[in-house]
Amino acid sequence: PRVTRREDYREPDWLVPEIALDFELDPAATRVRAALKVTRNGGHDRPLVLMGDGLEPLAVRVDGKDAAWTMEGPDLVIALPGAAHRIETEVVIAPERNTQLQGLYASGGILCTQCESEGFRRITFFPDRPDVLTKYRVRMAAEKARYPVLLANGDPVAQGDLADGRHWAEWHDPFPKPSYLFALVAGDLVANRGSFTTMSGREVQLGIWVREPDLAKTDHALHALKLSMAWDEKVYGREYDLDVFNIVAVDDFNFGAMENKGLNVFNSRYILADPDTATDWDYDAVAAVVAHEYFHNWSGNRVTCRDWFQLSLKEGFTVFRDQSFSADQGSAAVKRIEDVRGLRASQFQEDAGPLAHPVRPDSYIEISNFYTATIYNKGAEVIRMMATILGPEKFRAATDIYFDRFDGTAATCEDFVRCMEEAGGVDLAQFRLWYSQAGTPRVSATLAQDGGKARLTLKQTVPPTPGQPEKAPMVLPLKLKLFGRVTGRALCDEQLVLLNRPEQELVFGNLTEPPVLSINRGFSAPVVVETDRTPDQLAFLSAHDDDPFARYEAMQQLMLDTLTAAVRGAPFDHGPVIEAVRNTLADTRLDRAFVADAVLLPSDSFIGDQMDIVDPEAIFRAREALRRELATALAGQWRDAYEANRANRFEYSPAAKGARRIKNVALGYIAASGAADAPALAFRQFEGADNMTDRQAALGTLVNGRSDERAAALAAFYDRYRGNALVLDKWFQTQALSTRDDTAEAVEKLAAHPDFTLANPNRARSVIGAFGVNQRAFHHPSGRGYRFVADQLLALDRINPQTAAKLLPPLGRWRRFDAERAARMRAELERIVATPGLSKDTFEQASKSLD
Ligand code: BAL
Ligand code: ZN
Repeated sequence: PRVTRREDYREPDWLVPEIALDFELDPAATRVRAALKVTRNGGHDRPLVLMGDGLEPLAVRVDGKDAAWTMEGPDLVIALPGAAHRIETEVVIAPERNTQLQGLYASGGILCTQCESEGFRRITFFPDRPDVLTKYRVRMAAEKARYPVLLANGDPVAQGDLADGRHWAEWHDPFPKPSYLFALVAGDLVANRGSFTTMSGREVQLGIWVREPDLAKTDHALHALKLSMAWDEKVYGREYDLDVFNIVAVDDFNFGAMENKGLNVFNSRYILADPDTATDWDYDAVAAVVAHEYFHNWSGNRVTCRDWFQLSLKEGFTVFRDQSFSADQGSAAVKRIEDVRGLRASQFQEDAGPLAHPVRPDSYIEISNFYTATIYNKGAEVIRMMATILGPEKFRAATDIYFDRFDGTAATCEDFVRCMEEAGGVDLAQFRLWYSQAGTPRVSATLAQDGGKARLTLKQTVPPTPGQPEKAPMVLPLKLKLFGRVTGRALCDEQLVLLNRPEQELVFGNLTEPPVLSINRGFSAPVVVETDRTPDQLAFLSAHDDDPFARYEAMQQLMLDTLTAAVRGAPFDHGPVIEAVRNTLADTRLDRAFVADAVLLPSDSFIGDQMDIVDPEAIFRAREALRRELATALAGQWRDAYEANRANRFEYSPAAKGARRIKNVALGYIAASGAADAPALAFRQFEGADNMTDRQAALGTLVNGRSDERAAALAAFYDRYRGNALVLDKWFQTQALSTRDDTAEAVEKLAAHPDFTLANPNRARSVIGAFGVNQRAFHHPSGRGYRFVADQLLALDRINPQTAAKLLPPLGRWRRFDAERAARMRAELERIVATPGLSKDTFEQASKSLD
């Protein structure tokens, strides 16, 4: 397959200032007529190339006359004599046969679109690249009974009935946009309506469109939308620009959601929420994704990307914006802990494996494979570091310059960084390595005391990654502070150190007591830090550090050091961890949500990430042993935490969420203790819960065990929610994540369940995606887990390559496992690559994983 390279970027030969689209909608055969105004861009004689994917031109006219054209592969090529022409094309497409869910497709009776990155070319012939900005007029007609609601980008301008039971609507979007932001929706939908008055006093009509039975689950999303609109005005000075803002929820969707101009289309899992069906995690995710897509209106739509190599320009920045928004809605510390945990679980693994790539990649075979944790989450960390270096006022000044200067254009990461330099008065030449070098930097920090002085030695290395064997030192903004081991007092103010050399030394004076190092506070740099801090010092920080993230981190490090020693067969002592957890549980000043995070052991896979060769069974045993000891040594405290945080009625507030969180962590520990009444306690919670957070947590606890209540809870859950696809996903996912030793066998049965289907991405991910991150089960020594994932992936590849390819990375991590497992994983990758008719999406992921 063809490789696209960043260095080959060339301006478009032809621009398309305007397009008029006319859709005769029908699930089996939709006729699409397009009229493009095209203008030659510069002095050249190259023909107009309109990209297509699976399209057949039924008519091609130039300036009103039938014209000569050729096909070059999937693309339509027309030689044009002049500088400006009107091009008309006509195609017929079949939305109901579109299983890839890119372009125009049908989801549960709704016709909808997904065009990012290259879906528009599956609808009509067009220069489908993000630097071609066009004003869209859309007319669509459809059978009125089946599709009473017709939506597109921009503002509605006219509508009417037709004689044959059909009706039509016309929408105009006054803002020029790239084709990937095009959207239309036709369906039998109802709206939860609201309005928002912008900072300049304009009223915007808001609508969350869903099928009628789901209407009651849309208040949370609507509320989150209004909060997001107000937040972007207050924090970034960004006002919404159209008269309407619509969101449509559909069940079959490859992404979480899509930021189409004025018409966001969402995976229903990020819109629908009520206490009976959505967990606190779901509620938070709905608000975060609504905010994310809304924020794209400026960071992505008003200022878009020049080419797909710049994807992080909009995604990294927008993730940073949605993370900041969520932090402002509740506990910023807890939000930061969760974001870092997610970054380590997905991005650090990606950076350490065969699919590692820079935040601004240099090449791709299939751009869909680059909607990654690196582009999104590491990209957000890169923005966060610049915000840290500049400080809040200068960062805001820089984003003002960026939005003003590049409004209505397609920009680059370089443009963004220049605005940071200009407003910040800083030189970010070396900092730019964050965009070009892959791999997670590692910092070693050693603190040596010498009388009243302490010398801190910082060293950095950046590991080799595919195609990048040698790395230059990067700029690592590290927030640090020293605490006195005796009094617990700070020995200095927090400092921001910019580590930009392989090695740097700092000296601290006037020390009156032994210092303890607090470093990378707030996770100021997305790096791995290794220190020589003792268990005693880590336990001390976990109780005394005044930065909540650093406090959490000290506890995690203490747990990790203990667990990795146990796995390696080195001497270890559970005592310091037990004491640190005891103290954290007893500290009534702490936010319950923070405590719940702090007392959780690192995941199996995060422990594995610390080892050269991962031994899944040894890790599982070591973690279970520590869990059991914590559970029994602190049995009384877990019971107290459980009882103290039982609430009578569901409420969605930070305090209530924190109470549920610690209660459910406590339930997990009570079960881990082996207490005879634990299954009954979990089952009582399962049955009596008035919210999904408590019900699912109880189910998860039971599913990891072997009690009679397990089967009863699974059956009851299934019966209660069999008609609700999103909740049934949880039923599948909870079983695929089970820590039991028979999970590899269990998922094979789940995949044969009548409710399992690969056609729905959420359902496929709930089993195959969840299983792939279940370290113990996926790496079952028999290799059946690998075979299962490969079989499912190959079946899905024929239906929906984009979603299939995203399930591959767990198989690509073979280098981290013992020779037998590695050989089995490689064999599956080889089988995948050798499969005839494989998509380029899956080919790219699998072949790179074998290299
Ligand atoms: N642009 C694709 C979905 C998202 O990141 O918002
Ligand atoms: Zn996004």
